[in-house]
Amino acid sequence: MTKIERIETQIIDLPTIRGHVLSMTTMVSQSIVLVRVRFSDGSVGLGEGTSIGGLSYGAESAESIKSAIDTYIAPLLEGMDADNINAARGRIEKAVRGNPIARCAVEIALWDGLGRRLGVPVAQLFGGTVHPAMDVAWTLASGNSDRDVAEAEEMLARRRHRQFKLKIGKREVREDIAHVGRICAAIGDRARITVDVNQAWDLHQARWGLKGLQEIGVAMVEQPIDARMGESLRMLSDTYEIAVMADEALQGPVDAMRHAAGHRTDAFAVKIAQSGGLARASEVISIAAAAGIGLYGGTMLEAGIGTAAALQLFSTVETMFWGTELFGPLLFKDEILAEPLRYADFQVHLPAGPGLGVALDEDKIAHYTRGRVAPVSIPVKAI
Ligand code: MUC
Ligand code: MG
Repeated sequence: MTKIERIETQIIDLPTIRGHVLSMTTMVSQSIVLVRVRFSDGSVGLGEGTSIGGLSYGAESAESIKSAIDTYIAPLLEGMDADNINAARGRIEKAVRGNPIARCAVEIALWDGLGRRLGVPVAQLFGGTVHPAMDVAWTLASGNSDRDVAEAEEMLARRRHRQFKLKIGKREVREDIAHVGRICAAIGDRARITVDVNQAWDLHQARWGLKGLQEIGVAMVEQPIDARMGESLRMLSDTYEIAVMADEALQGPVDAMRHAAGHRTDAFAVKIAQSGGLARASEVISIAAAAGIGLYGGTMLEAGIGTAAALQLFSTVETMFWGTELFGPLLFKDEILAEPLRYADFQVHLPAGPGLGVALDEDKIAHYTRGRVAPVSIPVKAI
């Protein structure tokens, strides 16, 4: 029997190509937790746990993910059967409440290890790939309308993206609508435009926001209000034709069930990390499909390992109506994979090979591993 021998973690700080302006913070770097699960047969599985903007997006940070794995998850798994991922997941879920990103990071490494030992891609362990390439959105979040338009034009010309998600919610609603309107007018029907408010609006702002966005032809609005306000989200979905998508509100299948049963949203942003792993994310996907809720393959702005893991799962899904946003590696100044993921013809392509199908560039990992310097993330109020 192959056993889980040791679990190692390290934090990697990657600078972004430009400031990424979200309603709650501006990111100038991303911190990822790289996980290596070492098995008794000498094989290694790779995992990644990543959140957004320190603690400004959610309850986990790179530091908390690392500590949850090192202190609580690793000791539970060492010595267990490496090939029995359900047993490992069961043990983690029993002993570790919350912390879905940390749990997912370890689970990714277990799937990678199992796939490598069996010589099959992770997608095959989830029933097989039906879409080896998927549409991939790009987020326009430079904080400046003209720069966003120029970026969108460049992406269209390079045939890299034809769906753009605009990050709004930091400015007054009226200013945000004007900003989105300028981009919609410039791009016309050459691309699909969506927005993500990251919970920034109260109900009154959301009413004006959704009305304005709908009038200028925005296709979908993501998490306009506080993730805990499920009933208000339902009211907004009922009142407007613009699609309303849940993101931060979805922390696994229980939330998905609640949202589906309560007819709260038209669409789910499925994130493997936020769902607590690939297996739980696949349950979220099944709930959405059964309830007629449109799917979007979401990201926590992961680097190559986390992005490849999401790709493996999403490639097995019959219909992702809203496409994916698995562009994380493109937001960073440098690539940490030995062979980058392929982005071409508006799509992201599933890498070939066993496990996740990707390998690390160990020199880059050594270069970007956190030393004594804290990560850079500027709180909105300080700007
Ligand atoms: C989010 O809230 O969806 C996804 C794309 C992006 O730019 O930020 C993330 C987070
Ligand atoms: Mg979102």
